[in-house]
Amino acid sequence: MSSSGQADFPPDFLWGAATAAHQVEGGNVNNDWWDFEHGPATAANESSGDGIDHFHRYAEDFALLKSLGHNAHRLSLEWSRIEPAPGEFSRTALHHYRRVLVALADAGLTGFVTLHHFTLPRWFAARGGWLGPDAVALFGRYCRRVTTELGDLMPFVCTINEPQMLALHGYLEGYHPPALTNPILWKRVGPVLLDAHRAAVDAVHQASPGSQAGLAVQLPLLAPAREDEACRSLCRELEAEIIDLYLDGLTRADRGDWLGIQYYRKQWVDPALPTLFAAPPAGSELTQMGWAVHPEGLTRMLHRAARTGLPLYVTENGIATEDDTERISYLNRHLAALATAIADGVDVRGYLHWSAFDNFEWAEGYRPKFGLIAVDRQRDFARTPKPSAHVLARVATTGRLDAATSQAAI
Ligand code: GCO
Repeated sequence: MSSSGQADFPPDFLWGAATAAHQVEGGNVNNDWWDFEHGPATAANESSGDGIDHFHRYAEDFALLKSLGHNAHRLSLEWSRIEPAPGEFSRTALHHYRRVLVALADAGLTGFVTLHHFTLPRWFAARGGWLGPDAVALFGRYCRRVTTELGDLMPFVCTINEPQMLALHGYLEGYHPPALTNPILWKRVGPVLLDAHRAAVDAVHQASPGSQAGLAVQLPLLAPAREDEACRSLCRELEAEIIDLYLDGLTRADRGDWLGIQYYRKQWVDPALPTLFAAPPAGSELTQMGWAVHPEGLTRMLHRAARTGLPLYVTENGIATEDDTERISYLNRHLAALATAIADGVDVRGYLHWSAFDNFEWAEGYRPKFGLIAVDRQRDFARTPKPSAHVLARVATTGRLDAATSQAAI
């Protein structure tokens, strides 16, 4: 650790932040989320609208992130722009993303490019989404086309973002599209998403052998709300459905070359509640989302994920808060938890903070502030790095946890 004079992170460690197309680009009017945001009985608080206009400002955004000590960056491609109708691929969208990925490489940022981050083209959703006929084959065709055209600019391809949350929020909780609350369909969609991951890995390996493909999973630390058998048994069931299905499913062929771990919080489960998840116990440290902060969970979930044998990257970790001192504290404690896992011998090769910018937090809209960088959406979309961005910059450029608290300006 730092006190011995040794670095806490290896010199070739990847450092950066993550975004997703629909949360930052603006104007994504041809996907299922846009419909959901504008539907009559929607759970969404507001429209994604102009996003933070990253669609036009990507080059200056990448330069800013580079100036903040990042050497990697995660973003996603918007499938509905690339394939606006079945089998109809947009040349201008592919050209746009080529310019984006060239700008990323020119800025010196190693790209993690997500192919599917929650949004589906409207036509794909209308055919039944992930449970529609040929869903996996249609996704595979999109992945093959994109990696054929852009794979030379994608060192890391992230096939699907958080399949478990897509399944949970979309099919059991009704909080994301397709807004279902159906336990049977919830259990049906997970294996389809794993198949879709395998189809994407296959496409990447064939079309772009120089790219490394991986899945990004969110791994919450789950615990029973009470020490009774009903709570413990639900906890085991949810662990099986949210965690084991995916991690154990990655032991077969076409599992990919790496695994993205996304960690935010501890959650307590209670079968007596319709939502199955209980409010955190009194006295818990809570974020703007009402999520319970629990840094040790990151060490534990990295150990759990290490059992897949895949190299790991933290592809998301962060906090929604208006108070940046809370973000600094969250960041320091989670980086320490990450350093502990590395010191224990877990093969973690990078850390991408969620998020680079304050952005559109899905059904919650723009209220939660997850960004290292603030954005003035009322006026000119000006970007202003917060003090936490400089804290991450100091750790990233030195590889040392104790640099987080140093006063040196970056
Ligand atoms: C998700 C996504 C991100 C979120 C982040 C905070 O988990 O929902 O990967 O798009 O914005 O996790 O909720």
